[in-house]
Amino acid sequence: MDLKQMVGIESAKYVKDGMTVGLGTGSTAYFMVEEIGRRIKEEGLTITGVTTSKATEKQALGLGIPLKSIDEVDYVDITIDGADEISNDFQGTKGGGAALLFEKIVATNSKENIWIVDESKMVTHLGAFPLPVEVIPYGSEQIFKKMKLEKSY
Ligand code: A5P
Repeated sequence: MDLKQMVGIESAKYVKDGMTVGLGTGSTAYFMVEEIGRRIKEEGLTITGVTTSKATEKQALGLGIPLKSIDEVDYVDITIDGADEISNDFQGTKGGGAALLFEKIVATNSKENIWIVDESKMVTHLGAFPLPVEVIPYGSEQIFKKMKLEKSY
């Protein structure tokens, strides 16, 4: 079993009956979603999932995980998601898989967030590669102007 699978399965243990669970996106979160699907089928776990991308929504539906949109719940009990880099002092970056906007919305509305990573994500300094920035059309030119000024892309 590889590390992504191990951490995905381990993290699913934090999910308890009756919780509303934010389901992250990416190749690590994939295994956590699979494990929650297994627990629903084999252990009778009852949860409501809130997905952070179309890809995770498709996976969760295929596993029979009941879903709601973030607007249909009061809050999310726990969100489990992958991350791109984690520094020695446990700061991190996310969004490399381009699902950042939904991930941020779900994380912001979660009582608890768990990031699951394997050792390949540990770095001395954050920022090895550019991260996508998701914007809405309205006001986006202002953001691009500021980013050009700051030479941040
Ligand atoms: C998606 O936008 C990202 O935030 C992912 O959660 C992150 O890139 C980690 O993905 P992997 O688990 O595939 O490395």
